[in-house]
Amino acid sequence: MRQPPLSTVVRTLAAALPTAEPASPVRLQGWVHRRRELARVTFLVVRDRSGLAQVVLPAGAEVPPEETPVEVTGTATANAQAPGGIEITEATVTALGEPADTPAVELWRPTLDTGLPTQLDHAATTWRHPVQRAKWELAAASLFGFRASLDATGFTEVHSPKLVDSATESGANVFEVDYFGRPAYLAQSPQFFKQQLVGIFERVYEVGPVFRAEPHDTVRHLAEYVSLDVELGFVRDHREVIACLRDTVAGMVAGIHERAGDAVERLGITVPEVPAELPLLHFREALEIAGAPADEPDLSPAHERALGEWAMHEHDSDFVVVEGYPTASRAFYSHPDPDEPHWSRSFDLLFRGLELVSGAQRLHRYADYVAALEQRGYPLEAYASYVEAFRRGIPPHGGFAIGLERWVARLVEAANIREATLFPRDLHRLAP
Ligand code: AMO
Repeated sequence: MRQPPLSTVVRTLAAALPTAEPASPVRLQGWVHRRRELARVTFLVVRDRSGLAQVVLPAGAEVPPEETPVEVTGTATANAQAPGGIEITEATVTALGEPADTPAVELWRPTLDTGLPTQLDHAATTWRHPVQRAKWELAAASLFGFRASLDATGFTEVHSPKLVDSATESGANVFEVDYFGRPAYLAQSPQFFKQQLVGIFERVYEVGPVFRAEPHDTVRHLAEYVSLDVELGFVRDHREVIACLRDTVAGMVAGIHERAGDAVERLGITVPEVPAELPLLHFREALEIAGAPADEPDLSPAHERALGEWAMHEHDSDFVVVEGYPTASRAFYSHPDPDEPHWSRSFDLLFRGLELVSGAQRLHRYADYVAALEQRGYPLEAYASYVEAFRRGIPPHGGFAIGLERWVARLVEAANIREATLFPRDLHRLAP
């Protein structure tokens, strides 16, 4: 049978090459991952979005330098030594762009053995490393799982403004921008909008960037990160919100199993199991376990690590929820415990000893907002449009926000959140 002309052969992805019919014509597109010139033969490894493929060329063949985009046409040929048992022979290699400059790091090495600053300075190429890009594959699969679990339970995806007229979390770490000659701010969270949207849709979620002018250079803070926000109406209390959080995180894990099994393998990580019931501590007990003084207003990173160890030791769990933080140390919209208003119906979820999620039942009565703002000395006018919404029937509600980069950083047990961020923004970095 006559073979079709190579130019009309549909593109084969590297991962599909092992299923190509031996002796059939194939066409591959990707990057030159590695060239290896031996005495009698030249090997070319091509990398595309799906993986790596081996191409065999005669000794001395001209091959564009590493990282040049190329098209390879040739014949699928069985070879037990090739990855997946099939390689491409009788190949023609055509560069699809200028020969690439030598990258700052050798991407063909099994691990990316370079310091973090170099990695970040050259993010556009270092993320090409198969192990590095696996981290974002985890993020993407988690986003898929996040959306799938919420879509299945009656949530509506929303998008709220990122240019806003007031600080949502605290006035301290807000970026001010010039908005047609008057001050505006980059949204620190979709908090005020997701609560108002409960009044329309009952259950909403948003995936989007949020901005924090973090003045500290830490391994867990970025100036811009991706916030996975959820808010649901008609809840009895924050425990119902925690149950939703549990199912959402389980959905993210399911998303990883469904879509990123290969990335998990490349990274050699252990994907956590989400217990049917998350271990739960009151803030008071959490302080005791962490060996902190009983009047401590919040948990420090060291306390969180201690609680992570406790959860693993006592419950064999990567997760632990702490509820009932002091009302005074949480945002003004948090609902106090009706019986002991000193404590709030708020919570954090710690994952492997790091705060991953904050959430709470919220105030839902207009008068409670007026009182809470007054008590904290915040001017009502600055929150006018938000607080007004509570005069028009917002049901009891609550929600939470998951930090995407923190999630991935703990999944891969990275020492620094920047290792799990495509193009991190921090005190010192605004490019690339
Ligand atoms: P909070 O400010 O605690 O709560 O943020 C929620 C989660 O977002 C992540 N996070 C960060 N990640 C990277 N860099 C930062 N600078 C940073 N700050 C926070 C953390 C954190 O747990 N409106 C509330 C949420 C709610 O109650 O629904 C809020 O934004 O993983």
